[in-house]
Amino acid sequence: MRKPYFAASVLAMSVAGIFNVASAADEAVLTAEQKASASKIYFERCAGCHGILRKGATGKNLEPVNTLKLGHSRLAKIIGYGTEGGMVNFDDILTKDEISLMASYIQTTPDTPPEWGMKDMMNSWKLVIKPEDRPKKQMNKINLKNVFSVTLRDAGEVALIDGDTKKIWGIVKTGYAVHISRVSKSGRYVYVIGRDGKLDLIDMWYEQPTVVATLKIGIEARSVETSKFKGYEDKYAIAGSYWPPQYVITEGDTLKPLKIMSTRGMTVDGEYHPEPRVASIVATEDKPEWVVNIKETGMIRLVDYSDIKNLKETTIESAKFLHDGGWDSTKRYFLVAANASNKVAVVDTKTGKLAALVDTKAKPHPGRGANFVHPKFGPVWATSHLGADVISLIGTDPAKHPKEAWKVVAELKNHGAGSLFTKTHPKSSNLWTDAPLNPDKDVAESVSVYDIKNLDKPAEIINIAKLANLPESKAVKRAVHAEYNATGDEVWFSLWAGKTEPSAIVIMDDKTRKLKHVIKDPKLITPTGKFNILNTQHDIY
Ligand code: DHE
Repeated sequence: MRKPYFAASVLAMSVAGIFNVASAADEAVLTAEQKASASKIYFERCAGCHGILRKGATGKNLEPVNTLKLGHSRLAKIIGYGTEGGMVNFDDILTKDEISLMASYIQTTPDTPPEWGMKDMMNSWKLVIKPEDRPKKQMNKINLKNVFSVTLRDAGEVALIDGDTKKIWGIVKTGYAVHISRVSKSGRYVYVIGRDGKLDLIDMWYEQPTVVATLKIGIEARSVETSKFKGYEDKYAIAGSYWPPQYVITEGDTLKPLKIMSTRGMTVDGEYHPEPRVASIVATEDKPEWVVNIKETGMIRLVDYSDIKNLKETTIESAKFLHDGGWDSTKRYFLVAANASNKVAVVDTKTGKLAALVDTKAKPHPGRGANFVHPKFGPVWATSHLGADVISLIGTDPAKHPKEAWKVVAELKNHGAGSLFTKTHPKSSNLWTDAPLNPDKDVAESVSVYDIKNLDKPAEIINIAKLANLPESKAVKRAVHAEYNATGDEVWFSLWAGKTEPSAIVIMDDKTRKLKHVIKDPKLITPTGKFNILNTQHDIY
């Protein structure tokens, strides 16, 4: 299978080899069919970390100038087995032939996908049910505050699970591999964004969760947020795309696109970047503003939505490559991982300025992070790391704990590197941290739990996959993304297995740290992110 990809001139290859330069002549030649299947795999599995144009971000630059130097067999090994630096192993996801194909594909010049402007958006916009034709009151008896919107990654669906009964309330067809769910300030609507840029608006007042509007905001996307300032509740939504690099502001209850803003421009180093992707977006509660984090430029934009026609943006320099983050407990400061710089950037939304850049271990990856009061250092915010088995605690109280503010005041040992999310709840005294991207099966299937009142005590390590008692299989059942229920006494984990393997959601009693319930259902295909309505609505973490 490898040979046909390397039909390029042997002479050209050996000349390039002697002088160690890569040229277009060295590039693998793929048939149209091979190229189509490789670009599909690249989009689904690789673009998020390496970029559509392959310029690199969380992952390395994969332009031919670099990949040709490594060569096919080294690249195939890296794709198959992963690296210490945080590259995941794909040998349990892709076949040997697919790995070989990808090793060839990334040695070819990347194509530039089309732009996606207002005309395309308007053509894609479907107002399925107009606001005036929707229910005037809640038509079901579900405790909406305790519903979980759960991504069924490889099914292109979201399951809305009733957190009280632990039963699936409804499954909604969405875009491909929904990345996150966010909730309108009123708690009625759920916004879900697919990796393919499809944004769906789900109304929870119907008997069954119902999609009332959809919009394709771009070719590839990860983030969505709503307007949360008083007087703007449910009025606007904002969705950020990876490609084209831009964000769109829409009407909150119809998704009608109102304004598109490009994020192309200069990086913090003063160089032009053609693909600065929109990473996390969060809504400030005490002003009409969103914090929009632009990955490749390292610029944080504060977008004032009080006058969309005359839009004001404040651009804050921070560090590359911005990714995910969360509020401190006062919701004045937003802490965002600049993961390839091994830093967390802190934005003061009151002054509209950068408060600090905090050095961390390799590749911080907090999700929303975790806020709690450290017995010695006062209020802290925690992040775990992709590239280190460490949970860093950063002081967040410059008024009463100025010496500790914006410094790593303590480091806790996680049960492994490859962590994505750490979580607690204001009512809990536990800090739960996963490590789903660790190459060791046992580590990836387990979580660490610290007692935040007694951090000198080592963490308890719990193998979540074993508790679920799923049928034995080769596939790793990655324990990922802790999420609390509305009352803060249960913590939910996804067991993310292969597309054709049984997955599950494991619910732990937070106080006893013992198993409370396992949700198993053939419809739960590759569950990953879970978003409790109350916690997401009010940014409780
Ligand atoms: Fe995520 C949040 C991007 C891979 C599950 N992820 C985010 C955010 C971004 C992002 C920008 C912040 C959104 C916000 O707050 O507005 N994620 C990316 C990638 O680019 C990356 C690395 C590669 C990709 O191809 O997408 C990536 N993410 C993953 C996964 O593989 C995960 C584990 C499973 C999945 O469903 O894809 C995953 N990402 C999540 C989750 C959140 C998230 C669950 C939200 C965390 C929260 O608690 O808010």
